[in-house]
Amino acid sequence: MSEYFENIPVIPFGGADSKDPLAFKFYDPDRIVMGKPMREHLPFAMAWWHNLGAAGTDMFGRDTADKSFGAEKGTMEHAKAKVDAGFEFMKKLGIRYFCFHDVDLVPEADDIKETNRRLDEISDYILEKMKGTDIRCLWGTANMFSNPRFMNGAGSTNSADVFCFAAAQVKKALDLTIKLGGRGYVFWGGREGYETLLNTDVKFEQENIARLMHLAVDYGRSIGFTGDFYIEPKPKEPMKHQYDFDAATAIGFLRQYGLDKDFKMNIEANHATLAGHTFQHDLRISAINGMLGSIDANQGDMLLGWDTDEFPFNVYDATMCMYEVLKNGGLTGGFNFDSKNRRPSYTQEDMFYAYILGMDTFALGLLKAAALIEDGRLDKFVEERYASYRSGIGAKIRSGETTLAELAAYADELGAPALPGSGRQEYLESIVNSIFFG
Ligand code: XUL
Ligand code: CO
Repeated sequence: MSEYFENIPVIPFGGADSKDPLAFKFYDPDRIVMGKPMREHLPFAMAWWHNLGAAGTDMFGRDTADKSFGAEKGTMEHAKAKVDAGFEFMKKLGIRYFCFHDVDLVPEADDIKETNRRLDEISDYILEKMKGTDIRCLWGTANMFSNPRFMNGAGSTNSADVFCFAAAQVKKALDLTIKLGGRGYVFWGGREGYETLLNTDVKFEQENIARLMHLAVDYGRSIGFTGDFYIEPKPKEPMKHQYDFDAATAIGFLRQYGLDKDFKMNIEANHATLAGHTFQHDLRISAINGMLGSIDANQGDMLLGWDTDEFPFNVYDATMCMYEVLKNGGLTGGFNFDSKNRRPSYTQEDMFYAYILGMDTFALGLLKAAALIEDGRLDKFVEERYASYRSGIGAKIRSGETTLAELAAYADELGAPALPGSGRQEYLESIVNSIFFG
């Protein structure tokens, strides 16, 4: 098999002083951090759709990058060339996982039976490619948002026939995920939402989404899938309002419909910020509910109000992400680069520079998060901040051994409380800076 990325070597670890653009500066897979090698802390994944598909098209202009990989687009030959190119790409970067939508793998046919036949063919081809490598699927999913039939959603559609097509795609995507050794299965409800409440029965739609998820869990478990199902929250885009708005909303939904034992969150940085949160916020909300499962690693642009899917560059955000991940004891999933090159970064080298940037950013984030935890001042401060609940009336509140009347009597006795301890935000931020740059 010929190489697709002839001018790109296997990417070595060069170290922070390296000026080689095709070397990692911080991602050193064997380096031990808090007792385990970086590669285990950071199970990185390639997103099939962006890396092997997206070619720079935007609403105002066509492709800038050539992602034909020497074959005619829309053919099975092209689908196979993508597999070959993708495996070469992952091997050269030392990436051990990939994520896919069904229709990223093959061109979708008019008839679902033919699409499924193509999926069988390509998944046999991928399995063959996987032999002798440690590359596996991180998660699979069904694209239930591009085909016009899903204009009103998949689980939330007003058409029972379309609901059946959604079910068929989920079934096939689960089969493929299991076949390719996937650790998880994602639901991203791109069109599970509404444009206007004037035509929408929200309760009906949410019940149907839950129904589709239950059917997926039942089927998945019946064929031996032991991994996690994930919801990937996003507040909007393409729909005006999406039901899986953010982690808190999605977790409430899962609990309401009895899905919380089988599902966790797949948190995407740019989705969290679109919801008006920080990336860290949605990670924390997921973690404290025992539902931080996987991450779509990317970042948005502070000045743009949409999902720009940029490669992660912001080391502060990556650090606070890794801080949450370390405290969570890791992930059941991994770090999927749901990120794409900017339109003018259209060369093969740019594809590698982008992943080197993303992997280095998270490696740096891991090192700095470990340093913050080992330093201990942040943790100690937070612990002390709530010290008033460790004894006396505070301890009684925490243990539930009090009444509203007792607390009111206590307040009467005090007359006026002292001000709560200072939040010391600026002091804490200066600790973060000194750990970053000291
Ligand atoms: C879209 C998005 C999706 C999901 C998988 O914003 O993030 O690519 O990750 O469907
Ligand atoms: Co995503």
